[in-house]
Amino acid sequence: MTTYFPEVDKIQFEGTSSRNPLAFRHYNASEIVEGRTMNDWLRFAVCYWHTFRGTGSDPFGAPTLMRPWDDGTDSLDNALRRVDVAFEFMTKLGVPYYCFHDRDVAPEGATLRESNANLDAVARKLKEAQRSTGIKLLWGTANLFSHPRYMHGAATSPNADVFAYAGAQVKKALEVTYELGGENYVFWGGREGYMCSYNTDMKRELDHLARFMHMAHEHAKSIGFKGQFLFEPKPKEPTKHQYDFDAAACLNFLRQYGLMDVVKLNIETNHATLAGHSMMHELEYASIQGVLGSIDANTGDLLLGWDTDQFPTDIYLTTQIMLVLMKQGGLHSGGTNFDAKVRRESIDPIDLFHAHVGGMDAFARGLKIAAAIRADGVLNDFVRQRYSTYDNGMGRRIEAGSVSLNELDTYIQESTSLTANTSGRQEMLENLINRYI
Ligand code: XUL
Ligand code: CO
Repeated sequence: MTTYFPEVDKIQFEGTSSRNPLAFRHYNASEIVEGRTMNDWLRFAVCYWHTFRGTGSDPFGAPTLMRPWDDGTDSLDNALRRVDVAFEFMTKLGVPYYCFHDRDVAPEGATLRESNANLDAVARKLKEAQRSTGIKLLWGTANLFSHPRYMHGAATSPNADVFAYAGAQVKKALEVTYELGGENYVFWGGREGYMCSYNTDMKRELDHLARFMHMAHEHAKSIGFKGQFLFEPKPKEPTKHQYDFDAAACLNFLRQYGLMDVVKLNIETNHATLAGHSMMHELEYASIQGVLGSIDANTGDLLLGWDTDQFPTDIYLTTQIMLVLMKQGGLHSGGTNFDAKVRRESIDPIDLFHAHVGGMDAFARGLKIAAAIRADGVLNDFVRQRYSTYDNGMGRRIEAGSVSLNELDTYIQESTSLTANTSGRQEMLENLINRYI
């Protein structure tokens, strides 16, 4: 059998004393943390687009990542060979899941019929590879942004035939995701936004986007697909104003259009930071409203203002992520998808292993650190104590909704002593986190 990564064996857990750069020092899939295996907490996925279709091109330069298995064409043969590459890579890495867009795995044809036939041919091979390796599909999605027809958007295009094309494409992507046992289905807007207010009817565009999602949900129900729908916020890139700006904007949209029961959020780190938020903020905001479904794991660059999609290696970041995920009891049907790419200067296939091994280890460390913080309880106790004036007396009545402004007025006017403010102790808490890192 051909092997595409002959220099790599199955990546093993070797513990913290290991000096082998292609071994896990922290990620030990079967190790139990707070009653669950690391594999269960983390549910890692490899993304097809960056890992197997990334070329290293940027707005100033041509592709740099010349893969030995790739013949440089967008042929079906090449796509079928890539399935072998992908499943060898994922098996050696030891991840349970992968994710794809329809057009990552199979070439777009001259007509929708031809594109669908290509997708069916690759899906048959994906299904066989899933069966023989045990690797599963975390989520599928449709690429509604690369083809020139989607220049003005897909579901929010001013052209109804483009909306119709996108709908037909999503119908097929949903059916293939269902056929492959996908556990979720993602909507990332791509170009669902606008560049110029003068030519845009925002109300109609938002109405159309909502209609689109309802149609997708109706179709999913009709074919028996029970996977979770996920909406992925991103504030800009490629369009200037995107309707799915951040978790708050997405939630407002879902509530406004009656989609809260069927759609959760897929939160991505570099999208959070592009929106001017931290990842922890976005996760917490989604989680407290019961809609944190899955995460796209990556990171941006402090000095660059665009979506660099780097692999996450920052232990503070992964610790913060795991604190939120553990608080809500894990990701359920969601997972940790590495929506990340190697730099265009990292030109060897083996760099794909270094990148994923590092990301998985950073998350495993974050998980262990978050578990230690939770077990100690100091942080939790501090936060609980900080709000303790709401646990009894007037605070309790405020939370219960049983006082009016008149009563607050009387209470303040008649009180002889009010509770004094206490320190937020930010520096002490930052030092405390350093104790566990
Ligand atoms: C783009 C992005 C997408 C989605 C899936 O920034 O994150 O790859 O995750 O369409
Ligand atoms: Co993403």
